[in-house]
Amino acid sequence: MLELKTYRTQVHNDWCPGCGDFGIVNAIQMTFMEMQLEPHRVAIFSGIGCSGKTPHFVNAYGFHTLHGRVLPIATGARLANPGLTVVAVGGDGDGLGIGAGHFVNTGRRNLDFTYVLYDNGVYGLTKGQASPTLPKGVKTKSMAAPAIVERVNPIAMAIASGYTFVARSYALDVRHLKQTLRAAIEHRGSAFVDVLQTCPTYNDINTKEWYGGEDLPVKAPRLYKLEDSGYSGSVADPSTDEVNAKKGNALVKSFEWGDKIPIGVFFKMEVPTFEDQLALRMPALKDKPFVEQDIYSRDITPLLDELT
Ligand SMILES: Cc1ncc(C[n+]2csc(CCOP(=O)(O)OP(=O)(O)O)c2C)c(N)n1
Ligand code: SF4
Ligand SMILES: [Mg+2]
Repeated sequence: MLELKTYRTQVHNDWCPGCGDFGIVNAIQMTFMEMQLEPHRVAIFSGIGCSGKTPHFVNAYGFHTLHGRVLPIATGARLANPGLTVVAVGGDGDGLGIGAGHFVNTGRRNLDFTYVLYDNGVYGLTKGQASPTLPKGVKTKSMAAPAIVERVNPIAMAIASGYTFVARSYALDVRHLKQTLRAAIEHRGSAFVDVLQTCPTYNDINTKEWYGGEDLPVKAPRLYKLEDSGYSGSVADPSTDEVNAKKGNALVKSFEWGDKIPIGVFFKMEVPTFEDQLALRMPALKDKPFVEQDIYSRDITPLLDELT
């Protein structure tokens, strides 16, 4: 029986007191424990930002990559070793600013992994500049003037890009986040989870008092759960028009932002993954993943002969 402490490390944590990132890391560790995932069967990848430090605090394989480049690196790992549970994490700047192209093209592939976006509205690590998810007209205490550009809607972007599991949760509602992360990891395909995350140091607008949440000590129920409202984003038959109808519903829901903000699963559909399709094209991969293949002593003469 693997305990919670199995997933903790001794690495010094320098996140600011009260940072929502603590809630996310706790939820990740609790999810792994509930799923009894062995640490050597898990790999966590991160971009650069406060959020990027996550792999240091979770006892599993980990790679703190480059700013905006977490998804291609996680993609490589997933393709090389399908025996791993792959979780990519990163900030809203990392994923929707510099990494926006990768965000879109990763969604199109539908690889079997999970991407968790730490959505705090700011570039935390570089002292609180507006991130792509900060709404136009908002000024946090770290900004000289209000944002003059429109925000990106991560849920709508994910649906438009092709992620087949799209959900939102909240860093301080660890129970809900844990449940959402588990559903994302268990989903067979690319799962995207937008996690609303408080940054008490630079974002004094989207605070824990502002978000509230019914399970929390601060009662300000701005967040409501989609599953409690009768909404269902699950596609029963992906070969029908239901797909477009459910995507449309999810898009409309994703623009609800203000007095009421939905959390939960916006869209979910099971279709063949990138790995399934690759196995059809490259049968050698079906029996033996890249990581188990002897790429060094393989005789490539027949291949070269074919090319000459
Ligand atoms: C190529 C490159 N450009 C810029 C930076 C500087 N930089 C480091 S973190 C960061 C933004 C972090 O914001 P976000 O991704 O939202 O993560 P957070 O710190 O909020 O978790 C930037 C611009 C960098 N490290 N590399
Ligand atoms: S700057 Fe914000 S996101 Fe970064 S550790 Fe501090 S509170 Fe957390
Ligand atoms: Mg950020």
